[in-house]
Formats: sequence, structure tokens, C-alpha cells
Amino acid sequence: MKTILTYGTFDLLHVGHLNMLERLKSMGDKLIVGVSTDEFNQQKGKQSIFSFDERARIINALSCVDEVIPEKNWQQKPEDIHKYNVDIFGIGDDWQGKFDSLNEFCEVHYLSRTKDISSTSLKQALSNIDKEFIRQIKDNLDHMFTIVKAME
Ligand code: C2G
Repeated sequence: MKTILTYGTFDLLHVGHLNMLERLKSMGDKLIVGVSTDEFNQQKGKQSIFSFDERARIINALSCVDEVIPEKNWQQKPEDIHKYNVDIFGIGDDWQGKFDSLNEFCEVHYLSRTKDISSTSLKQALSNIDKEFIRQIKDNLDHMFTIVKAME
């Protein structure tokens, strides 16, 4: 039984996350995912839309994920690798080289990210829609105001 371990924030779950998790699962038999807590997200400089509980629940619902654990800090990886008898640590190549020290405990794999999608770009798109939507409402109200004024 080969156990795979990875970590991430996984906010606004998208196909890039899913590609990564499915590819990691295909490397073994059991996939454990450390989901970053809200507190650890702050240390990572990330402000997620969904809370830890929501993000952990969504990841746990994926058929390719066997177990979800909280990622509370940078230091827990070796302890988790030992505790869960992990054979492979895998993560996106945006972290290339950053976790090579874990080679002491298990195989370390950096997998290519999915291009052109990120939680950050989704958040940006959502905020643009908000702004655009409000601008359209304002324009319509201005137009109606003009009509009402003309009828006076
Ligand atoms: N990912 C991907 N393709 C994307 C976006 C993300 O393959 N387009 C991968 C990342 O490389 C990572 C995983 O999905 O392996 C989760 O990404 P994030 O939620 O951004 O997690 P991150 O902030 O990288 O957290 O201790 C490790 C950190 O907690 C990793």
C-alpha cells in the first residue's frame, strides 16, 4: 500500500487542483491531503474565500482523496510523513526544490501545474464581475432618473 501526501489551501476548488490531486492519487493507493488552516493561510499571506472547514469538506468529498488533515504550520511535514507512513510527498512545481529536504523521509515529486487557472485569478474575475454589475445597475438607474426628470 503506497501512501501519497500533499498540502495546499485549495480555495475556490478548480480543475487545476483536481488535476493535481488525481495525478497524485494515480501514483499510489492512498492520498492524504493537508489543507491549510485559516491561521496558517495568514502565515502564507493568503486570504481564502472559503473557511478551512468548507475547504476541508470539499476536498474530503473528492473520490481521489482518502484523508484530509489540517496543515497548521511549515514544520509538520516530517512528522506527518512518519505518522502516516508516507511513501511519496508530491506538490506542484511552483514549489520546485522547496521541499527537497523531505527526501530524507520519502520520495519527493514536483508535478507540473495546470496552466491558466488559479484561485487568485478566479477571485479577481469575481471581483471584476461585481464592479461591472454595479456599474450597469448605476447606468440603468441614471437612465431611469433622466426619463423621470424629462416627464416632470
Ligand atoms: N495547482 C495546480 N495547478 C493550478 C493551481 C494549483 O497544479 N493551476 C496545485 C498547486 O501546485 C498545489 C495544489 O494545487 O500543489 C494546491 O494549490 P494551492 O491551494 O495554491 O496551495 P499552496 O498555496 O501552493 O499550498 O505547504 C505547502 C503549501 O500549503 C502549498
